[in-house]
Amino acid sequence: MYTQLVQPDESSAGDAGPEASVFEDKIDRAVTIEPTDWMPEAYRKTLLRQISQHAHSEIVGMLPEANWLTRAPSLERKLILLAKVQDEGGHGLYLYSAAETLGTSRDDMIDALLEKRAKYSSIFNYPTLTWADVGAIGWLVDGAAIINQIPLTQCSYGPYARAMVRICKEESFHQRQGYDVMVTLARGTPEQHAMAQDALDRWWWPSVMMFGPPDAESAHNEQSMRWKIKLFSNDALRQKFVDQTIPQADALGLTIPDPDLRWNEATQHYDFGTPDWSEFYEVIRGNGPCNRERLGARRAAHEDGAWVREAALAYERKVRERATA
Ligand code: BYC
Repeated sequence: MYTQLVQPDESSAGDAGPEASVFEDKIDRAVTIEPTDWMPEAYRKTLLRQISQHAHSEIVGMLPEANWLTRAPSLERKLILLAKVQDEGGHGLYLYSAAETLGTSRDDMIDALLEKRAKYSSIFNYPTLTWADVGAIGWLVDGAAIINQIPLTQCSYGPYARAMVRICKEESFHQRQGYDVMVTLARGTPEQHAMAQDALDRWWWPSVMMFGPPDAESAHNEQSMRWKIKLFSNDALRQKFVDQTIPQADALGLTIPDPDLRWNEATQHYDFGTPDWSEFYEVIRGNGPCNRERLGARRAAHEDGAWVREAALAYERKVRERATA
């Protein structure tokens, strides 16, 4: 319904030849699959879907924080935020390149985003209302991203796994800068503390939902885990995020907005409440608070950049003509 299902006739079940056995053997032995290797069409499509959506998330994800670049509270904070937002742009570019190795073009991927055929992370459809939101994004959203992305450095597709190594190192700096903003606010004046709490109240549940639907409703979990594209399920990573983040909130003196949150001695994990999944599905259907604004900004940027693409093509033509003259 809200997902791009791989058709049964595209699944690897139909690929029974010797190449399929070599592929399956590599997956079993955790040997990476490289662009020139044979792969089932459904594996290629699944990767293309996930990597291109990941790339779009990095690019659209620049927008909420960029909203505060001109209003950062000091020159130092502005420089740090500028570097962080530029890193996200770089992540998008590595990921588009990784996806291009699967036989598509960046133009096609960007068209898919602008025509709403491809998704990007739900989290970037929420507004950044105060400076504390910049701290909350770094702390919670980049924190969630690291938990999701570290396993991707070990995923079965070589170009994706390698791109994720540098991305994770940069995400770690992003998480620390966000936490540092939160520390400053939480230990500041009562008004600043209240701003930090308000940002946590608004970003907590969208961050918990960022890991995707519950396993029972996840269309791709099972197959993607079998192919080692995903090494952990959505719920397993979500639990890890909750377990890791609660002590950080405690250290900040902030309260997680979940009355059902409690430590479970038997499982050695936190129990937590159920996110509002109807909100998640509305957001991924395009009806979140900022979906229209975000896609509008990307469309405007694409149109404004048309002259750069035309100039690059004209230059390439000129170089080719000179070479053949
Ligand atoms: N938002 O079967 P499922 C960053 C879709 S950016 C929207 O579980 P899958 C940063 C899903 O696509 C980093 N849609 O799917 C940047 C599928 O629909 P389709 C972002 C979502 O793929 C700037 C349907 O729901 N990280 O760090 O097995 C500033 C069923 O879901 C979402 C990544 O992209 C969602 N949250 O698992 C700051 C990580 N969740 O495609 C920070 C890479 C699910 O069939 N991606 N859907 O139409 C992944 O790890 C996986 O794709 C997911 C979902 C865990 C997200």
